[in-house]
Amino acid sequence: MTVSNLHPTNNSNLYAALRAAFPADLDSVAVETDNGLFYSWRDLERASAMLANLLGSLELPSGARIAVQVEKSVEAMLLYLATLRAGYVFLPLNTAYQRGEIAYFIDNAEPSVVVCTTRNFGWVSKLAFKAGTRHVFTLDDDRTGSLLQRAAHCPDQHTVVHSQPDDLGVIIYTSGTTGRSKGAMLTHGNMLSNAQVLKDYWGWRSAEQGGDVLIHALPIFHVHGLFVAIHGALLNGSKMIWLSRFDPQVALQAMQRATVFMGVPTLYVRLLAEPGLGRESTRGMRLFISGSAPMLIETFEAWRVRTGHTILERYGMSETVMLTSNPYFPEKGERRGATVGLPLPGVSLRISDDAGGSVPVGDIGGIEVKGPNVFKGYWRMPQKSAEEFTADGYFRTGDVGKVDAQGYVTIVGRSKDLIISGGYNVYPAEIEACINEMPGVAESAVVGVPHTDFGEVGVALVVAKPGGDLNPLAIIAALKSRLANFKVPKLCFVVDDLPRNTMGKVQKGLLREQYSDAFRST
Ligand code: MLC
Ligand code: AMP
Repeated sequence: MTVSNLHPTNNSNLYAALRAAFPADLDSVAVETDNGLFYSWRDLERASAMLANLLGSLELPSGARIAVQVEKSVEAMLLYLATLRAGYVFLPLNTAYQRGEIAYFIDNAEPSVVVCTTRNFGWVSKLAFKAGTRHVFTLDDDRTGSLLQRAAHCPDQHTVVHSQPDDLGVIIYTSGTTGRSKGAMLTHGNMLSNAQVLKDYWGWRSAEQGGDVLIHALPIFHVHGLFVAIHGALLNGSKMIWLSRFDPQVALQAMQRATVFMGVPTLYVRLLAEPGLGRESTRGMRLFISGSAPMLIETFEAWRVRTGHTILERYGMSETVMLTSNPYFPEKGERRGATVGLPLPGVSLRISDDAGGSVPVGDIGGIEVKGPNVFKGYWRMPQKSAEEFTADGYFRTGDVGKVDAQGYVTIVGRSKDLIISGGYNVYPAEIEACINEMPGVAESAVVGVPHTDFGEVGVALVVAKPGGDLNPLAIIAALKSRLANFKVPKLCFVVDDLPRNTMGKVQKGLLREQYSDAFRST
């Protein structure tokens, strides 16, 4: 097969670099799925070429956004690769997002192409066409849908588009403490530089060293599953065992044939509940990585006792991809639980006080970062983007932490009002705004409280208007119809009032304390 992209050195397109790392034997297995499908490297190259040719045939404007809300499938990953190689901008959307949320993303991003499930085609296409989108395709997780039907007629050879490091490759929407979601713009250079650093830092093994096999168990519409996992495996020419959804028993079985696992802490908590988890079942594994949410030290220790493996915790964000990691190689240092390790090579990380001054070693402050991995800004929000950067170009993460004398970073909290539930970010302001619009509601507060499975979940405290009669279950049901399920508080209480400080601000710390036992028995 003639491929024109084997020499990516002068092309900064991320796909060109990934393609160059494919093994020489293109007929070997690249992806094996939990429903018995096998994709070779040649399949990845050809199918992504066909999809790229389809996108190319649509005569899209330069920088066109391809918005995608589909279930996890290898074809969804191929569409991502196709979008990169065709030089367009991939815009992944969580499958949990509801109509109102999708309407906002489509209006804001103005995608040229929208890809959705057949089940949602009716309402998604209506929204998209109204917003000016010209092409709406369907893609289902059983390899059906109009996208693949159309691509089947396209050539399976495609020249990777030439990209500059600064060219936009992906937009990931993240919510915020005020207002609506913001689209974080990530460039080919952001993603490739980070993937290259992680390849070395985590000691991905070459074929000569025995190679690696990754268990891909995460959703592919966020940084962890889309970038860290997929780029990691592809850039090393490593096979993936592809789980369409996380099932601890299936993941445990896969460990017999894999070497690397990546998960949010909830995945580790659920695996620990499996009686079959032990030294024998994880004997062939080389590396367990955790991130996206804080891992309790109890989970870290329990994992070490049960399996003999020390989890490697790392820290990242949609805006920055990966920032810090515990060391993989012992000579670089130990893996310390409850820390997120050391800044990755190329990342400058500092702790600042409220006035922007630096703090002494070990003191707590805001985490600020700089590096080739840090995003380009928020989509069509130049003012907001500028506000998030310091005068000397550091991005304010909104996380609060400290750095010890050896350089290990510990995250102790967040200056942003954010709940991280099972690895998903939930912004209380968005939920409160939704509750406050409901009839009979005077005001509300949503706080995160500890939860054994999800780490943290939301609890809503709602005050009724005088004479109002509120039903907590009805409030939760109404939220479920409007917001992604993971954002919906797991409990709701109607209360007489909310505690306020002398400035009139709701004392969320106090509420968190008051309701900290709400899930003690879960
Ligand atoms: C599902 N639910 C959640 C939830 N996931 N609620 C709160 N938080 C979550 N994360 C809801 C369901 O809709 C359901 O609601 C109920 O909780 C029980 O669901 P479940 O069946 O137990 O959930 P499941 O489908 O098994 O999903 C759980 C999960 C999933 C942990 C596998 O949430 C997940 O894949 N999380 C990973 C997220 C991730 O990839 N984050 C990376 C972001 S990138 P109901 O009402 O129907 O009962 C990032 C940067 C970085 O942060 O550093 O990596
Ligand atoms: P997201 O916006 O979904 O990319 O989430 C990024 C946020 O997840 C960060 O700002 C942190 O608050 C949090 N996060 C990521 N990794 C970790 C970790 N290992 N420990 C604690 N928090 C983390």
